[in-house]
Amino acid sequence: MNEIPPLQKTLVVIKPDGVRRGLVGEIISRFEKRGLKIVGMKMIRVQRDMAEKHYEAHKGKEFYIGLIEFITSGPVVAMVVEGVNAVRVVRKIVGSTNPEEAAPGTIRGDFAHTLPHGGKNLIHASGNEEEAEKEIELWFSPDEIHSYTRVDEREVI
Ligand code: D4T
Repeated sequence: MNEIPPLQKTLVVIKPDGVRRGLVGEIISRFEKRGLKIVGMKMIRVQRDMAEKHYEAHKGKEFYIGLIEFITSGPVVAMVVEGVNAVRVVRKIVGSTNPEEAAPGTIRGDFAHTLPHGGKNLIHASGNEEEAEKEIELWFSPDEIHSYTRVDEREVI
């Protein structure tokens, strides 16, 4: 039997524009259908201090204030997604930061076409493994992350 490669966890956040546009189900199903496992999920209203922590790396940039205002402007759906090389695979499913550059078939490439003020690009996904670990710790407590077997696991991994 083949050995299962090491699994990674990554953070995905459907931003307020994705929730307001009724795209939550569509977005979640793209990860599910790809064989990635959702091991944590919640709808929350991000508070300012949490938004500032999440976007710490962008502090001082000209789009920073708009980013904070946008991410706190309505509920978001946060998920922890698990799979083989999940960080990289999820970023590919999401598409380029600027939807103008995002390939058709990606979430941003199918449902957005530009990057308006505040970075309304539907979804956030951790950029690398280190970021994923840090962001999951910021967004989820350990008891909100679950372990279970999908019935199709042997077919997709
Ligand atoms: P997130 O973090 O939302 O998944 O996006 P990316 O990882 O793809 O991109 P990022 O961290 O560089 O940017 C975070 C957030 O800022 C908005 N943004 C970004 C913006 O409004 N103007 C810009 O010029 C850039 C680079 C979009 C996403």
